[in-house]
Amino acid sequence: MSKLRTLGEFIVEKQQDFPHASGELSSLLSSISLAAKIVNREINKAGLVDITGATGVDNIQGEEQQKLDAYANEQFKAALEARDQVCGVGSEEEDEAVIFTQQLNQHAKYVVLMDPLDGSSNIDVNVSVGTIFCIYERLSPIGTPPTDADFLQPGHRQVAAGYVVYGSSTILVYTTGNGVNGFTYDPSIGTFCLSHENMTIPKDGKIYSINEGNYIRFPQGVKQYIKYCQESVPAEHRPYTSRYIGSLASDFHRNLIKGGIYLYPSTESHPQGKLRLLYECNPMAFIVEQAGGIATDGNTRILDIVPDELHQRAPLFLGSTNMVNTAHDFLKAHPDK
Ligand code: AHM
Ligand code: MG
Repeated sequence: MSKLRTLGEFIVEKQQDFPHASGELSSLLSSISLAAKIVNREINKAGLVDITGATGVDNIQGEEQQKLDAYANEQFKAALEARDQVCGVGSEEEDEAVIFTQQLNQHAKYVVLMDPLDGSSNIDVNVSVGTIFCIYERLSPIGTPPTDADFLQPGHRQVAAGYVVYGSSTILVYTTGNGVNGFTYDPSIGTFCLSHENMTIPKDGKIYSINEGNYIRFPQGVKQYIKYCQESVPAEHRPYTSRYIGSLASDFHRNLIKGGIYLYPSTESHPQGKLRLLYECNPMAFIVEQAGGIATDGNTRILDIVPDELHQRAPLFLGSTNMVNTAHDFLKAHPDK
């Protein structure tokens, strides 16, 4: 039987991969795992306690905030503030970046961007949801409040990124730029244990994930790519399968393991797509590249986009290299929009 390795042990073991690491990043990652356990516990009670449904408040993007969105946001913020390694947080659930004002936090060197509860429309119906996060070193001087520039860094500057899927089991997957590893939560001992070491995404896959309900509003190249998936893929790759949960973390996790492409292109109603660059696209792009795949907005590498606002959106083409490249071919052949 292989040796059981907990997330905590693994993080400490890998700390030596960072020449300048002083344990702060390790401590930060363990605070994320703590908040994930608390959110996991609450999600498992959905339906039993008054935690499902909407808060009655819309977030800055005009989307209805769910009670668990708000709960997860508070848990992650509290866990991050408590450990003194983070000076501020940008969250899908906060209009502006949250600046931690304690002196120890202002001396911290990291900022975190997160979607505390991704796919929250799935909560009330017992379908998988997730958390997505990424970590940057601040640019502003230590000891001062963080500035916009700390949060608006291009994705290639991420020092770590990860996601949690609260699914049939709960899994935390992260990278610090040295490969991708996954840890499944064992509720009997309250610990994430290494279950998916050195994850790589197959170069090809048979799964395409897209909300086809938006079909008539897609650019011509995307429509043609979908037709290709349905009708024209070479015989050795057939049949393609359409799988779409409506939770990026969950859809991406499946495609990472099995091979596949996730697409959220521009639509008429969302010319920049729906997904948020800083805390949805960038973390997934960092992870997929570390696993051997690619992520673009249909043209530009996601990690090279220089953001100019916290809740900026970007179209997303994410997954197995050959599949994303084929989708690009269709976009180039039909450059309407
Ligand atoms: P959310 O963060 O508000 O839950 O929105 C993001 C989610 C993604 O997880 C998911 O892939 C997508 O929105 C689903 O959108 P749609 O319902 O338009 O397909
Ligand atoms: Mg989301």
